[in-house]
Amino acid sequence: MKNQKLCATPPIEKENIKIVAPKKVAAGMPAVISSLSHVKEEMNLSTCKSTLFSVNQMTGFDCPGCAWPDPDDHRSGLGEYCENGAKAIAEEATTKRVTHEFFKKHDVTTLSNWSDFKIGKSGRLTEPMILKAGSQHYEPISWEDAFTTIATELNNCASPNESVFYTSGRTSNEAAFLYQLFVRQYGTNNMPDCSNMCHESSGVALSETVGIGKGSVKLEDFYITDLIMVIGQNPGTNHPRMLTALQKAKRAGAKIISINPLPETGLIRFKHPQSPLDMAGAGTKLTDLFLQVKINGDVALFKAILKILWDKEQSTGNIFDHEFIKNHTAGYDEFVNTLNDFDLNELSEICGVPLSKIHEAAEMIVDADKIITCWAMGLTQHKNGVQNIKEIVNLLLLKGSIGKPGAGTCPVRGHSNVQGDRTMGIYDRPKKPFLDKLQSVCQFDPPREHGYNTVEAIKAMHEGKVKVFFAMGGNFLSATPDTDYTAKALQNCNLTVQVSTKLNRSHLITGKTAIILPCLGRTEKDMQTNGEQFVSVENSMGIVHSSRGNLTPASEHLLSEPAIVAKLANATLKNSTIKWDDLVADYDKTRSLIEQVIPGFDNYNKRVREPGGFYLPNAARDGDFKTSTGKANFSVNEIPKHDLKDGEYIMMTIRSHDQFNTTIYGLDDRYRGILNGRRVIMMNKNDIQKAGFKNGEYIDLESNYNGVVRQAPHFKVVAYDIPQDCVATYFPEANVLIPVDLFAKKSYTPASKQVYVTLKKSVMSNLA
Ligand SMILES: Nc1nc2c(c(=O)[nH]1)N[C@H]1C(S)=C(S)[C@@H](COP(=O)(O)OP(=O)(O)OC[C@H]3O[C@@H](n4cnc5c(=O)[nH]c(N)nc54)[C@H](O)[C@@H]3O)O[C@H]1N2
Ligand SMILES: Nc1nc2c(c(=O)[nH]1)N[C@H]1C(S)=C(S)[C@@H](COP(=O)(O)OP(=O)(O)OC[C@H]3O[C@@H](n4cnc5c(=O)[nH]c(N)nc54)[C@H](O)[C@@H]3O)O[C@H]1N2
Ligand SMILES: [Mo]
Repeated sequence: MKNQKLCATPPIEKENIKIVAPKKVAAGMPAVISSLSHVKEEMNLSTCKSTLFSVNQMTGFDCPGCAWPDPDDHRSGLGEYCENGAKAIAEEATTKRVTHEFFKKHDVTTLSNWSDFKIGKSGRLTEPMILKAGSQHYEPISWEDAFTTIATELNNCASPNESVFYTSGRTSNEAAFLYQLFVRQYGTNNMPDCSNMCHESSGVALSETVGIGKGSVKLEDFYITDLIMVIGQNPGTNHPRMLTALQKAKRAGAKIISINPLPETGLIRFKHPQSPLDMAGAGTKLTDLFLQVKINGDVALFKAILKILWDKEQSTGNIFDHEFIKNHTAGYDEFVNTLNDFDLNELSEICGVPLSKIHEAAEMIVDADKIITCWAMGLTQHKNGVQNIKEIVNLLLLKGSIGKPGAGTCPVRGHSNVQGDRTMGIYDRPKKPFLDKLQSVCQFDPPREHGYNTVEAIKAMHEGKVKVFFAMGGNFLSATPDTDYTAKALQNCNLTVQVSTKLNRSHLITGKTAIILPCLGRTEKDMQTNGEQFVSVENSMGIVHSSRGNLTPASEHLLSEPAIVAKLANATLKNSTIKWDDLVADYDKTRSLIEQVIPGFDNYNKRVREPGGFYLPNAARDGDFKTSTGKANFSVNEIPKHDLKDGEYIMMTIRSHDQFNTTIYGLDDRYRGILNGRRVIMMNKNDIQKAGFKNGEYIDLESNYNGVVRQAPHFKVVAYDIPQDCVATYFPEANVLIPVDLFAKKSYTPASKQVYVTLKKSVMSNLA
């Protein structure tokens, strides 16, 4: 195709979007059928059987889907898998291949004009490729030459800080540890990672309030709790196996409150796809009380709940856990005093939830001794993401609902090993005790100054301060905010390198030279000098366990991530204190090194071989709060104000049912009833009318921050059950509208659920 331009954002295509009623029940038979059809398209029958039967089994591989833990006791026969896990596996175990012939046929500009769906469906990357400066076609390069090219560019940097090393959350503990060790031996802490865009707000908030940046609950706590609050999370799509746990909790007597601008299907009712009884019946009603909060109305809502509790407490004296508050917390008086200042009607107005429902929620909380709060991106990806989470902690502290069985915090993680990667030291702001240990065990001086997080890395690249960008997995261009700005940032680099399993847009919008290093995925056998290896990962609840692939690798030219790091280290570092080849010949050796550096990994090689793995220490779980005050801290959090101008809306960018982040499995958001396309904007029907639009018509989106106008044209209006003034679009189509400077205070998490947009009739309606 002539005259095409390199396309950084998902291109606009002619679509035939269909809207049907949202589903009332999640999972069940349609989920099974849907997952198997994805699987069938990608794999042959025998691979299909051998993969799906070993996912999340004690001796199998860890599902690359999400980080929800596996049950310790009963694991179902057909693999402990779910619909979206099956799609994730099919995506990786696909029989389609991207070879050098593919790149010979398609130039990068043409590929960049393909949809993300089409790019992803091209298949697995099979051999190292280089895009030479000025060229339009990737061509093969040997592994050795690839490492020499990268090493030369790294060693040409005036300072190691002129390079950036990104990590996405599928990387195993072993690969992540070796990677950060290499990066620090090379000399920088410039290690942005996907968690910067994800649960960083949770990490910051929980560290400050309860002394550990991870959740405190175990899976079994769900089965003995009184009340579960699911806030800003869509588990039916993003953590389907969590629904099984919620169902079990309900059957054991727990109540569930859901807080979300959307009535997400999975939260309302659930049929277990592997239970014949369930499949025949109507399934289990999960949510007892649904609070349809406005986008970013959570602090106002929680303040209202807490004020009601505080008023009751003052008259009865028996609502709060005074024993706990006295012995284990700091800042109580200051905190409760601020509750006097609020007016319930005003709070109800701000959060959009009727006062009667807020009272109902408060009653349920009064009745509960043990509360678990679960949350995900609906809370973290806001300017006040950190404060959102601190406010939830306030509730738990008042009720003494942390540090005892059946109660605590549950930030539900995204990528399957994002939590493990941080434990292994993938962090732009490493702590002193970690660096000291790394120094003494590995015998070198690690850099001490902070590195760039994701937002800082984009800006530094944009300013021309970075020469080399290296990504261990992920799709940096499409996952980050401000797509056009980030594209320029990447293009400013001399070299961009992607270690990847599948082709994505970050391979197409590149530095002057670009290299693709294709790697093994979770599902594949990993052979090294000393034989077949396994890796380990940490799930959302702090359990470290093994993961062993069983498929023949997609190509004989693939290397494992640990092997790639070792070879890169050998090519780059002079006089390294580390024997890289030995560590990779046998991953037990890497694990022995991890054991010496990172607390909680004693006897790593033995314990990781035990069925189900082992728990890492978690002081908050034990009621020991390792904060600056030595106690769990109450905090006073402001209520965010949104003074929307006329015609302005607050937009959240969310996932559809058919995607894993930037990987698009299909074009259906089945539960929400939006089929066959992704360029949609969900709007309240009154807002549609007020704006003079029609349901189904195409409109253009615009954001305007500090005079910079960003545009995303041609989205189909879908009338949806969403509060007024709020709209929803899918990520990554709308990322182009999110300014790089719009991020959470302290955590730097892009505020991708809180973008002010204006809307107007589309100038491209001829495409419709
Ligand atoms: N199949 C599948 N599984 C996945 C992923 C995937 O893309 N596909 N991604 C993985 C990753 S990396 C992550 S981080 C998780 C993400 O899991 P989620 O956080 O569930 O993902 P999102 O689609 O971003 O959904 C955010 C939810 O928050 C709600 N929300 C938005 N704004 C607000 C708000 O202001 N207040 C409240 N209370 N709610 C709000 C939205 O309506 C939506 O239901 O899932 C992981 N698992
Ligand atoms: N607007 C908006 N933006 C968001 C979000 C949002 O809700 N809204 N969510 C944010 C969140 S929570 C996250 S976590 C980030 C995700 O950001 P990333 O983690 O960077 O993105 P992914 O789409 O998960 O990465 C997919 C790519 O990873 C590669 N890959 C898959 N498996 C492997 C593997 O085993 N090894 C290696 N080396 N590569 C592999 C494949 O090439 C695939 O194309 O996006 C963030 N961006
Ligand atoms: Mo995430």
